[in-house]
Amino acid sequence: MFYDETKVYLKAGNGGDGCMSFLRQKYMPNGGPNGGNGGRGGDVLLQADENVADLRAFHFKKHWKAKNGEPGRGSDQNGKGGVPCILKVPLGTEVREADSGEIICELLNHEEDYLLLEGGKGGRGNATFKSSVNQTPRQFTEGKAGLEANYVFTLKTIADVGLVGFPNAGKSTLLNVLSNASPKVASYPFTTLVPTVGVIDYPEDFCSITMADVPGLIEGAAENRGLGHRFLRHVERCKVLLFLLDMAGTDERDPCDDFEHLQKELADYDERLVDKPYVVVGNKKDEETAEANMDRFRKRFPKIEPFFISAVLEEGLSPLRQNLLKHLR
Ligand SMILES: Nc1nc2c(ncn2[C@@H]2O[C@H](COP(=O)(O)OP(=O)(O)OP(=O)(O)O)[C@@H](O)[C@H]2O)c(=O)[nH]1
Ligand SMILES: [Mg+2]
Repeated sequence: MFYDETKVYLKAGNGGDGCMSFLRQKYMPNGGPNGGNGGRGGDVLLQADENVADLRAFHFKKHWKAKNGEPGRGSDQNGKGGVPCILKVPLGTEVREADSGEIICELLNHEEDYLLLEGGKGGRGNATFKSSVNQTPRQFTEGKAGLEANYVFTLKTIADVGLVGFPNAGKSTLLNVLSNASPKVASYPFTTLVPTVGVIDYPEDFCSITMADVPGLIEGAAENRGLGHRFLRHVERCKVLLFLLDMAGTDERDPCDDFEHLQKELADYDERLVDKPYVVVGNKKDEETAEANMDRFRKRFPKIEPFFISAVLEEGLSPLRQNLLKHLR
């Protein structure tokens, strides 16, 4: 299982109460006030960590609290501050307030952190109320409560290029041959259930880009058919989309219709996805039917210049590789 969305309840620590106390010593009947201040409650902090793969930690434990500050004590001893609660989240985590849906923060880089909830202030001890007119104050204040709220954490994969296609189009095969990643390939639909990110190296240009493979989309995904559109969030942040079409038309599919349906599913999920730069790639060139389908595709979408490849035979990959890099520069 891959956990990419979960609701959590978080609470910062309460401040410790201030103390009321007076110095009592032999031969010193009227010692001054010496009640210390309460310690501050611990904060709740988020920290992005590249070693955390998904949000499973928050799926299995949904309540997280920072420690309370300690109360002040006599002899002018201030209470200790509460230990903060530091939540390690995967890169690409988006945090929304559960009730309003408002986006609070996004953590995209390793070790980036965010102070989500502040701990309550500690109360004042009576020593701090001493003044020229009041030498024996009996006042002190209580610590403030730490803030608490419900949040929704959502993981959105970070990659330069996002693969979009119907099941079995060959998305995972393509990622396998282009990158260092090795997602599972099989001849049945919905082989890929978890997003995988691979790195494509360009040694000649001294650079690399990343590509995300996500589960296949089907018609009506926006209405939650198939695996639904839930995982489209994993291409939301990609700079370029790669539409991968099965040009062989396996299982009586029509790649031209496929392309239109993919665009429609994207638009139904989020209009902004349609405005992203994209490339169209026809796969399975090695199959007999591919050529005729590609001719039809070119006629039907004259403005698009599709790439024509065979992922398994690793044919036609070089121009595609170069084009992706060009898009990203
Ligand atoms: N003939 C031919 N078959 C291919 C090619 N690329 C992939 N396939 C086959 O198509 C099937 C599906 O490939 P996958 O890479 O698993 O497809 P996918 O798009 O990742 O599928 P899902 O993860 O289920 O969405 C496998 O049997 C592959 O061997 C190709 O270029 N030519
Ligand atoms: Mg796959």
